[in-house]
Amino acid sequence: MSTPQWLPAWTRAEGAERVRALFAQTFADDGADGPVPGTPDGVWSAPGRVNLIGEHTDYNAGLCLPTALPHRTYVALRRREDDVVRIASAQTDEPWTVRLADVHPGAVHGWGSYVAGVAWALRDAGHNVRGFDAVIDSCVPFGASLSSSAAIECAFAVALDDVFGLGLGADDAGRAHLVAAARRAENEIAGAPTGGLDQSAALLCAQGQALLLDFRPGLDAAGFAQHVPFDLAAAGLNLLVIDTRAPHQLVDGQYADRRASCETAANYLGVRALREVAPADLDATLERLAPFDVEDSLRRRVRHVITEIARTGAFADLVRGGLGSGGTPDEAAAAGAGRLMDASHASLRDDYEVTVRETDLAVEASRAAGAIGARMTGGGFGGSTIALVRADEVEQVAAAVAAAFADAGLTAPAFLAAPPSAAAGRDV
Ligand code: GAF
Repeated sequence: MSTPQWLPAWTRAEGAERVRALFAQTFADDGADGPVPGTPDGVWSAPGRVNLIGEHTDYNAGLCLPTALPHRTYVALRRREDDVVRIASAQTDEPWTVRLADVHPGAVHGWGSYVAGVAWALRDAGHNVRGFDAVIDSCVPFGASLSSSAAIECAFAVALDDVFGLGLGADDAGRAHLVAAARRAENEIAGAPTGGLDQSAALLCAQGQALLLDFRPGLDAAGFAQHVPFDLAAAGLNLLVIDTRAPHQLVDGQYADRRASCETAANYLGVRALREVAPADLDATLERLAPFDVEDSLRRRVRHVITEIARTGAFADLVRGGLGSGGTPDEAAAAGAGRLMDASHASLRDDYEVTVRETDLAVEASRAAGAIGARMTGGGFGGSTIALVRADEVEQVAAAVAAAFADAGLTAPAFLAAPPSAAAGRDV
């Protein structure tokens, strides 16, 4: 059997120490624009996320059910009085600099656009945000559909909120404004037409809880994001995350293509979003689309969205009803959750067509080795899968998946433990 490679999360103290050291090194000679050269105003961090279920539903006004990972992106930042942004990253040799006055849609490119975009969006919303010097370091794997981009955006959102005294970070209602800014950064400045799941998870999740997100327009903060206690470990279960290392990107055309199909179908059906189609009306709805859909792809996209929203509601009911709420493992609830995960993956593979060989293999190998359920998580086209596993079978499932990848001649996957962790916030 191949030995699984585990990707541990840094402790928050460790993450903070890393960015403080990098900040000192990057801005050591900068006595002119800081009271103490090489000293940041503070350290902030934001988590990656896994989505338990509810995929490609956010931009259809549907439901999603994420938890935050213990893996986080750390930012050490010092405010400036001018509008210059200077940033460096432990993950790249390319420092990045811009004047905030020059940031607008289409004008900036590269990794710094996720950072400058947040400052731009906050300023555009009327907040008095100025320039800053900052460094980042991260143990969220990049390009693994675990929201590394949102972790960057949201770590900066809470940092800028703090140093410029915006007062938005204290509760979910305030944080909704930070979610909006991070999302605009990604959509309008970085150019990825994503739906808001990732930024909401990074800013609103809580330790030991899953977050039920309802993307219907017009809901207040409490209606949009409900915290549901979720402690799999107490129920003798575990969530195993498998980064298949099949690279994934949201700025290429595939994600936008799926999103456009949903909008086209909603237009034909005369609804604002596919969420408005009741699951009981699914068959009749697909019939209505037939004349516009020679190749059947539009109907399959719609079927995925409608059934996935229903599966997410059912999964949330299982969590509310006791799955992962502690005490005796509830076999029936776990089996029900596993079936919903399996059905979600099949729908994403056959109807939405966003899985790849690596994610299908990770799911199949997880199940064959004893996982109760498994599915891809995130946008797809590569990236990661999750498996619901009995706690004493985690190593066996990981080893089996590693062996399946080795047998298939694929790059070795990486494994992450994923206890539901805390949202973005200040570390130091
Ligand atoms: C990506 C996007 F960023 C999210 O908005 C969401 O659509 C997800 O893919 C699919 O559920 O993570």
